[in-house]
Amino acid sequence: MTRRKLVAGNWKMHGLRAQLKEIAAIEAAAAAHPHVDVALCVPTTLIAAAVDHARAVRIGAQDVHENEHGPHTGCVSAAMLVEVGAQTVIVGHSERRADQNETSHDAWAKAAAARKQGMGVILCVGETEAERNAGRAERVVQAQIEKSVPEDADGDWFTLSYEPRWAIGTGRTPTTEEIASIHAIARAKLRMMVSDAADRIRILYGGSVTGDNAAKILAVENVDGALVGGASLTAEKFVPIIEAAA
Ligand code: G2H
Repeated sequence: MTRRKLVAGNWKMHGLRAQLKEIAAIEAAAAAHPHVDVALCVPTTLIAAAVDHARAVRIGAQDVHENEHGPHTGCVSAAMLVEVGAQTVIVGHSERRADQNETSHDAWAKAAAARKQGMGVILCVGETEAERNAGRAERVVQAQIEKSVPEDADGDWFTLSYEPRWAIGTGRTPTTEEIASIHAIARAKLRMMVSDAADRIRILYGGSVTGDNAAKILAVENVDGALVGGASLTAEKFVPIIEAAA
């Protein structure tokens, strides 16, 4: 089955308003490659302004609270994100799993909350270096998928992203064989969970994707796009990744 490639940027905790100037060139690249979906998940403070700069690029958030409202100081609900124009949201990123002790169940609840408000979801899974060295990468990823992927996941709104933690921001990446192996295992696990809908779900690779390695990674079977951190912060670095996906 052919799945449209998705190249999603994750600005993490980077960017004041001056950063929005990067969106113009990213917009131009997205418009020039209409067969590639392009998204930028920006800091919450930039979502509304980023939406004003974007047409071909979908603007997203990097986290969402699982509840619709309530006494949760500092948190933001899916309805709030939608109101300012966010169309998609990252959940379960390993930095939140590590820094905020988020679990796969939290990711599941956040995905469901975002889905309820009509948002797209990019749900992240991935093993630590110790887990890979112990030969447990496949089992860890399978368990994370089992606990965090919603029962009604479908390619219309749901995207999985495989991000080995040891590859994030390190400049190191798995071999293409290792990526192919995990993505095949992830696809098989999704098939067990949501049957034929699994074939429509995009599985991104994330972790030190750059313009130099994107074409090689994006050519791997079952890699349907990339979740890009550091290299999404400037158009100069991000546009070549969009072009590699085209
Ligand atoms: C992984 C990735 C983006 P980077 O976190 O989600 O970051 O491309 O900087 O490794």
